Amino acid sequence: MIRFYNKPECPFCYRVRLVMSYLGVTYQNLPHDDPDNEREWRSLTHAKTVPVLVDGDLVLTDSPVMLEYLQDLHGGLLPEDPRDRARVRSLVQFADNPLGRASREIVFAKRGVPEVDQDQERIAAGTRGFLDALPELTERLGDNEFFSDHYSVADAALSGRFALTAAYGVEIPGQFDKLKRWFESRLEDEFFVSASPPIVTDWLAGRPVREAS
Ligand SMILES: N[C@@H](CCC(=O)N[C@@H](CS)C(=O)NCC(=O)O)C(=O)O
Repeated sequence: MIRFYNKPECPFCYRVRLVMSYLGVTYQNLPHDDPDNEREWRSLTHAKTVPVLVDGDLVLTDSPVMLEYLQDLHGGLLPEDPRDRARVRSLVQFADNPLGRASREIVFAKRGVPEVDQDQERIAAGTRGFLDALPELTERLGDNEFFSDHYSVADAALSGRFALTAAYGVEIPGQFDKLKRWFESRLEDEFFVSASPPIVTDWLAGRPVREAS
């Protein structure tokens, strides 16, 4: 069985958990800082980062490589056409930068910091970066249900980032209605909650109940 060293709110870990849950891959979820796991985790990663995925004697320490590995094993995470595959891969990059970079500013300024001490300039800069990323994503989504012709690594990477950012108080504004609808659908994917960190499940639990459409 796959052993997966990770931490709940790491967006790189989150996207891999989403993909494994989507595929129905069973894995051992190992918090990297648990005293039972920490020594082994340290011995596996030169950079001392999470996630680390271990499958038999194979050790992977970079989430994009993990996504490619899961695609090679199970398929279904990328479209067929090489140009469409490149588009999906570029969206995974977009989820890290600019979207992830902006999200990181918001999350790091708020996580564990009393509200009065939070760096409002950093939060405002992160929020601007977040909003700046939305027109391009809206255009790339178009009228489609997914960022590809089916659920893909792009949907996993982007939905994880959006969920973490929302849990820290910054959501997609209503004017980006197609993107917002796509995100609401991802939140309802049956595997979404099981792959999500407590900060996201708590945020989901605190949202007003939505009318069935
Ligand atoms: N390129 C790596 C980045 C991994 C990464 O930066 N992980 C962060 C957590 S989100 C990390 O482990 N940072 C060091 C730390 O938390 O001590 C990947 O995609 O897996």
